[in-house]
Amino acid sequence: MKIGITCYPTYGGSGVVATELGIELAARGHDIHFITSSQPFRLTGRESNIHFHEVSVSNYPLFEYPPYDLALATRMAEVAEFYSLDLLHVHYAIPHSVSALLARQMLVARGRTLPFITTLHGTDITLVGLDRSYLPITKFAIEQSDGVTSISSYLRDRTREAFNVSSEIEVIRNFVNCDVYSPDAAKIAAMRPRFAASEEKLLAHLSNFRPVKRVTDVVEVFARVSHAMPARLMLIGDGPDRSAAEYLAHRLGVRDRIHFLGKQENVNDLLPLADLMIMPSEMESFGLAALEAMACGVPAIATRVGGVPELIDDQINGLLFPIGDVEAMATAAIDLLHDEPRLSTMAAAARKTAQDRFCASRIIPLYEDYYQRVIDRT
Ligand code: GMT
Repeated sequence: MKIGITCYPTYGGSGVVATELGIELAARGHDIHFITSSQPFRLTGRESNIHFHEVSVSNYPLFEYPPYDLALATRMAEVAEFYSLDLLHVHYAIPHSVSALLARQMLVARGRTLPFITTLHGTDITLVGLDRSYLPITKFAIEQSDGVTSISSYLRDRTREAFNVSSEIEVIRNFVNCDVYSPDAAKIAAMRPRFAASEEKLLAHLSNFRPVKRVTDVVEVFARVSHAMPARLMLIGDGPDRSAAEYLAHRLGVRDRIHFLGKQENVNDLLPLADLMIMPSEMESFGLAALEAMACGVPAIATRVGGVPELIDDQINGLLFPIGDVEAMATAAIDLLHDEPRLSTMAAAARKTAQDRFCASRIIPLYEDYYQRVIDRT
């Protein structure tokens, strides 16, 4: 198939999923065209069967806000026509599904078809989509999509309830490449000493440091752990709450035990180094960062929110807590880190969950099948 993919190409879960999906589809022989504002950060530009079409937005003094959505729709229609795309797959409803809808109309006017699929990722529904200024048009574009998928059952139900949409929503959960994200003992032995001494435990957190991620809770939990045992923390990512996390780390006296690593491209090299992942989010429609850690054999201490319980079975492959209960999370982390056999059983269960239920080789065929169904019925 010839597939156009649009996503936010910067650091964020939906962009990661869209890019990894394109890479996996290209490896299976499909022709993939990314239509985005910049090259998605996980692409090298050298992958075969992958093409990148930049959306550039001209600005004029008259424009208070440059119309990106229109430039995107134009580029989508052009690429679809020039490269005979079979379908467009947009990730994150706002504004991508609206642009895809316009692109489809432009092609229809020229006697061609261009079905489009919208994949809902979370904040496009739970936060941004519920803002009155976006809600009606987002609902309209979801209803007009030729296919809609969501990354968890939770998000499907939430979309139906909050948007009152009648469209069928296919749940296709997020995935991870279990060969790329894996615990490689030799690599761990070589890299871990850069982050923790042999007697120290290593904790990790990966996010875009937005308030919804509650990064300061990570620091609170870590401070308690590091008072109970020698430990270090890797904070991977960057965003609005980074300075609040740095300030709190300083105030709690653990600043020098935390590696603020900023945005990193190869998180698959870093995650396997950790003993435990901490994901204390206010909301996660799925929790891709936890899945990536689990595939690396690193169980997560997380919050029981959104779609997280579809990924983490409490006490089996990770631990779940109420939002903000940093005391309970810290106590559980300390107990688990002291109990080597339990920690390694949980680490193995985490890796097995990723392999058995969320591996790219299992999930990508679901997308291929869905694409074909959408093409056949349009
Ligand atoms: O919350 C984020 O980090 C950004 C957001 C996005 O769309 O980039 O993430 C959402 O999509 C991810 C990939 O499908 C999910 O793993 C996250 O759980 C989801 N975030 C929220 O629901 C808050």
